Amino acid sequence: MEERKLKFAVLGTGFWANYQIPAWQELDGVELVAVYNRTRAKAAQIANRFDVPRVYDDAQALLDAEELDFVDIITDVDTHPHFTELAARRGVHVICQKPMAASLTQAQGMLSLCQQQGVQLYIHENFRWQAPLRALKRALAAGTIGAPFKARVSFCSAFPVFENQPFLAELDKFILTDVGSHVLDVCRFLFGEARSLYCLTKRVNPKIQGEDVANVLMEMESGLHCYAEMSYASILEKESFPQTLVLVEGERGSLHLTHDFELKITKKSGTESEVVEPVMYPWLDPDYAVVHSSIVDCNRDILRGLQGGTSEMTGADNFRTVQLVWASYESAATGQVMRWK
Ligand code: 89Y
Repeated sequence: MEERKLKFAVLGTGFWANYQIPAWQELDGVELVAVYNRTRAKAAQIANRFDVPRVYDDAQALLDAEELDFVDIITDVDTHPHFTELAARRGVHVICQKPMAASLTQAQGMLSLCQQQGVQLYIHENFRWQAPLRALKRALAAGTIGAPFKARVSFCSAFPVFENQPFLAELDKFILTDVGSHVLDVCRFLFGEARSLYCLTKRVNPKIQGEDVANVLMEMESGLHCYAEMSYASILEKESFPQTLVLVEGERGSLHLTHDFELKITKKSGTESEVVEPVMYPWLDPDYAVVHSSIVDCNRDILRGLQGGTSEMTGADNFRTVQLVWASYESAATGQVMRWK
């Protein structure tokens, strides 16, 4: 018997909705019935482009009128708690874009509220779903390089990110919330939880409010040393946006995920290499290909959760990443090493 399609609405029709919506349309099992934006014309434009039947400029009115299984919140970060609350109080499951909230306390509040209301909360955190990172994880898990002891996870770029997402330039807390949410989550995905963390931050670009460089050194519970570096001030020989580059060293060799999705495996006997391309969907922006492509896999995983299976993307799991982001700010502000356990 065919499974019932889950009905959902998208709240927020900015930059990311242009990719989030077609990514949902790649999957069976869901039906987008309405979109909301505070500017009705913007919602109507997206609805028109993606054949969405109904448009709202009042999120409460949407929730009152529509029979929904879940909402996908793609609004600015400071509104995530508000829209989460509206949906949760209606008994509608919530998917919310990363970063979960603008503070640790608000993120905790979203978790608690969804729990109290008996609705599921998922965080859309797609970097860990990138095809090359999945291939690297498989190689690690297969024991190809033996036990890993050291890693560098790197997102350093000079891509003009503020052109597509101008609000990023206004954030007091920029790179750790915007990119650190991804990079620190990738560190957890690959190497497990952190035991301690030390962070330094800097602003290089004088035209933005927040920090555009952050360097985080963690000792993971496994004992592995993990250096997570991120920057939007890096004018390098080869631009890597939006790829996360990773070097992992193990007892018997190393794994190097480098530019153009090339994964190199080096052992004493030599180096082997494969290219792990993302699926090139027709709707994706080639500048963001590996990210946009991973949205489909991330959504598929969340849908599995909503259908009663397991998902990696629960709010409770992502909260551990949120804790790393805010511990990084605290470490940078105090000069202290943050420790857990
Ligand atoms: O907003 C960010 C994201 O989620 O991926 C890259 C980005 O678009 C700019 O840093």
